[in-house]
Amino acid sequence: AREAFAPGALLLRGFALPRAEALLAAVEAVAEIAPFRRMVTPGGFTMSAAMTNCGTAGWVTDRRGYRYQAEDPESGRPWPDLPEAFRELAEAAAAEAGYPGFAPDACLVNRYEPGARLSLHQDRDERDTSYPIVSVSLGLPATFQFGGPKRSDPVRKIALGHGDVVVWGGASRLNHHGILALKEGAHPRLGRQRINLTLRRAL
Ligand code: MD3
Ligand code: FE
Repeated sequence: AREAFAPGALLLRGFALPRAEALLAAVEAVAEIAPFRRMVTPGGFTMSAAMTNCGTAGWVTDRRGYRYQAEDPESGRPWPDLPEAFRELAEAAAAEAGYPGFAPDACLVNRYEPGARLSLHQDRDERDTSYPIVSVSLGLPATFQFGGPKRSDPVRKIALGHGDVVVWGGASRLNHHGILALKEGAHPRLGRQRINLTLRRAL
């Protein structure tokens, strides 16, 4: 099922289901090399979602700011390679949405437990925001908030569940968005967790 949800954005419900197990095995392999950690914002708050990365660049935040960097600040080593399963899924989803040939170089992996949230923000740390972002939801469902180019624009709420994929490009690429506090629950494969992959062209 495909749903155009804003100009340039396409929701593909269940698109990742056939590959969910391969994606989760790859997440586990990434987290063995670069463990999930809760990062600190420039304002000094510890984020409630835990994060890790894979690919040539990883998104990080600390007291100095937000940025992409080639090394994991915890280990000083390069981030793990982007798993083939991530690349293939991103390419296939982007093609469905009208962005053929999408070749991500970075994936931020977010892990939410009940109570964790992500406040309304824009993604603009990427060098070229004309590339789309492919996001994959796994595990517990979440309520996604989607606003407009201004922080004060009205927001819509959309439920995102296990296997749902959204491709964000074109006019929606710089819209504000966030995740409401995750509700308590138990997913058959992931237990009390939601995992989100955001596949990007960062550099
Ligand atoms: C809309 N992650 O990591 S994915 C993020 O579920 C982030 O963890 C959320 O926002 C999560 O930055 C939401 C959906 C998403 C990702 C990127 C977008 C929506 C977007 C970029 C532009 C517009
Ligand atoms: Fe975001």
